[in-house]
Amino acid sequence: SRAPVFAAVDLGASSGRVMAGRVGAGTLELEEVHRFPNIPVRLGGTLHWDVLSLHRGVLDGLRAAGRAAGGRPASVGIDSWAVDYGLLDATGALIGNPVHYRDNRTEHAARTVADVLPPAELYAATGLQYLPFNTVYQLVAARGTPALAAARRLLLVPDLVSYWLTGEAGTELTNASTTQLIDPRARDWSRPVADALGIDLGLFPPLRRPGDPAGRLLPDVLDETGLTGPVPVTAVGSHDTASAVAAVPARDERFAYIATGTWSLAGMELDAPVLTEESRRANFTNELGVDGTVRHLRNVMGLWLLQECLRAWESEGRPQDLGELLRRAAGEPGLRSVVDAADPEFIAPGRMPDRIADACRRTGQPVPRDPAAVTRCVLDSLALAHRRAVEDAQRLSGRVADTVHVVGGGARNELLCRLTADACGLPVVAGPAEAAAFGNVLVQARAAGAAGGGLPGLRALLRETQPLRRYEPAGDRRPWDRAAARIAGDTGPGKR
Ligand code: ADP
Ligand code: LRH
Repeated sequence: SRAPVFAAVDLGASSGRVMAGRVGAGTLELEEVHRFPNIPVRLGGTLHWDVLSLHRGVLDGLRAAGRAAGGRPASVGIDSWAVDYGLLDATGALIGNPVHYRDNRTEHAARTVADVLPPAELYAATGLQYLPFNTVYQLVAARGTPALAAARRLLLVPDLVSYWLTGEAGTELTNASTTQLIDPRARDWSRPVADALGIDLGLFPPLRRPGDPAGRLLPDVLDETGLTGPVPVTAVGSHDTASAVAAVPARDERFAYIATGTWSLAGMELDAPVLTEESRRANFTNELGVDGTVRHLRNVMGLWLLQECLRAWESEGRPQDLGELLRRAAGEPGLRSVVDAADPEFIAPGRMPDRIADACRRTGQPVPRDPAAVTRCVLDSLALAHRRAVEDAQRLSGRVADTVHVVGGGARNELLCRLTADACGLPVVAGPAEAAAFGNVLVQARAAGAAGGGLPGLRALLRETQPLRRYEPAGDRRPWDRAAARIAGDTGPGKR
């Protein structure tokens, strides 16, 4: 068909991909043209992102997108995980490798920040859930370092990739909202917060919004990718979760979503932030979305727990096949042991099966031993945390959900979707698995005039064109209540 092709660069914590999305009236097709692993590197005691290898993957992906488009893509959009950044010196060169949000350098930053801005005040100003890696804590931890002193610019990861492709610097708003330096009501920088913490907002280039033009591929990028210019870059919801939630194929407003990949981001879409003390205590965040929306959600550990177990088993010389492992986990007895999948205790990498065993022991539950039992424990725990977030989201916002949409890589996990439906007592609609790439493509297509309408229109196109799977809730919810009670009193190492 002659519908234009938009290239979506989607960098996840576990892999990067470039997708070619064909969009026209009644048409929406997404083709994965390149996927590459995203493997962090520990160097000098610090965990880094391997950004040059990611950039290589982006260039290779754009070349492949050109082939898929039969020439050049109509535009390119970039999204990635949130909060992390690169620093540029006065010549525009990158200073060091961006630090990974799972690095422990921010351990003491929370106290430093709280001394100046009490948590309740910071929440009232920014609406952001406390997570040790929010950009503010990273910047406070980096205070006084030569790198920060030499920095003339700070670019969030997708903005850094965009800068490398175009030579133009901007700060995309949805991802900026994860820095904890944005006022979610004004949808602009919070000068009082930045001033109180001594953070120079001048480091951030001007804000841009999803749909704004963001430059053109540089001549040397065209060279590297075999593309013939001009190829425009368009700002999208550059926070992957903003793009993923834009692509939730909801029919109406009565839905909760769980964007589940490395993380499970579980909550509701609102038109205004919830900045109450109750919301803060529940550790709910207010991130900015596409088209003036707010994502009121909780970060739950997500499939990270399973990824880290797989990595541990592999290094012990007993690698597991994911499909086979999930089949065996489905046959395990349910809800024997659960852990608190929202506990920051699980953020850091390493020793995951042992840490899960410790949490089970601490709460007087049987310790899962073999990989299938550990996997069942992880998925039961995720379903339980999903239910809690979906319930809390409704209570805190006063809104009702009659459907739970599961998008992201976890939508491919049938057991997780089924358990989530059972735990929530609500139907789960699963898909698309590549929601972030769909949201990325759709915002570009709309900016180019190839797709029309607000979010409801884009979502209708998804419903009409993408296969979705529905899971009806089954069984009794009381075992889930009892499992929740077993961990309710957990005061383990991750609890404050
Ligand atoms: P991220 O964007 O954070 O890197 P993804 O959304 O790509 O994460 O999701 C990755 C996760 O999706 C994997 O860790 C895995 O658990 C799950 N997943 C991917 N493919 C499948 C599959 N075929 N079956 C079950 N789970 C899958
Ligand atoms: C998911 C995600 C999430 C953030 C985390 C750092 O990829 O963007 O929304 O909280 O990464």
